[in-house]
Amino acid sequence: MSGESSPRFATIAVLGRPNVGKSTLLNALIGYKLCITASKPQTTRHRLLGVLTRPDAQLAFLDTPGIHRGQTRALNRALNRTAKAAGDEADISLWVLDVLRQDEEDEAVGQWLETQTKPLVIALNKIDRLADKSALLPMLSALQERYKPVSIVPVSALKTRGIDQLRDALLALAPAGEAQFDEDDITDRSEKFLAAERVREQVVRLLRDELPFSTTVEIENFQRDGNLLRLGAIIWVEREGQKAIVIGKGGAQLKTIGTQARQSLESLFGCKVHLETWVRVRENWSDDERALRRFGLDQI
Ligand SMILES: Nc1nc2c(ncn2[C@@H]2O[C@H](COP(=O)(O)OP(=O)(O)OP(=O)(O)O)[C@@H](O)[C@H]2O)c(=O)[nH]1
Ligand SMILES: [Mg+2]
Repeated sequence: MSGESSPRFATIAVLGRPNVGKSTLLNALIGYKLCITASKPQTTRHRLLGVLTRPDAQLAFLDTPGIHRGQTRALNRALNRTAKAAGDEADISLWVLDVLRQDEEDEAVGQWLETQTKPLVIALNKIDRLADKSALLPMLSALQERYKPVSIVPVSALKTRGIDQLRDALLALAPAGEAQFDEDDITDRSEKFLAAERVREQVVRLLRDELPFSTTVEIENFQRDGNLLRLGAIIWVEREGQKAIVIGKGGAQLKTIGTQARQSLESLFGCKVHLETWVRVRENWSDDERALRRFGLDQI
């Protein structure tokens, strides 16, 4: 048939150390805020599928937790396992680097990627923050020389610069194949999962400095009531003292979390949301394999 190319499909793992902008980049690539983001490392905890459907191709992006070292709790091991399993599963590796800072954690990710035989594309992110643009060229050639990627694309995920070029580079690598998802599907995760993530996003943004890695969120109640969505969220912490931090003086902190999460949920679901929040303690959950299973954090 003249003029019509056969459909293409690829799974692309978005990989890199924590905080380089993987989740922001996935959102920019699919043009939709699916993944939560924060200025603190180790925000993403799950493999999260985000689908981009084009008339002639479908790209399935996998957001992943930042690959990191030096922490040994069960949660940290699970996060690294999740990221690497997504990398193993994908057809293409998209490695995200921060143009301003490359360190030994990036180096470790690079070494792991060198053991992979699939096509590698590098996104050199946060170029909006690079004052001296002349530094870019030597960086690109050093990365090209060292890792031999199919292409390197300088981007700003935050300002959506270079995103079309990156998408085109990935589309060009996609093998022939039928779409695996309906054209309206953006993810395979439930609304309940996405709701829990929006609440956790606010907890991370507001409290990460005080509560590193010790909170997780579970949605207990998810009910549609006409044009209103009623949600109940449990914020799990590891100790009584942390519970007091999340609640804050006179409940002020929890109120801020609730208000901001509700606004975020209203834009996600496009309707009014009534959100109730509770804080509960589960001792040492982040180093407890059973608790990780309960919170869905052991999945790879
Ligand atoms: N200036 C600038 N900031 C960015 C850019 N991309 C991401 N960021 C910021 O970098 C921080 C981390 O972004 P995330 O997308 O959460 O990073 P991540 O790699 O997913 O982090 P983890 O999930 O913790 O591994 C956030 O504050 C983002 O707003 C960019 O292109 N420019
Ligand atoms: Mg992330």
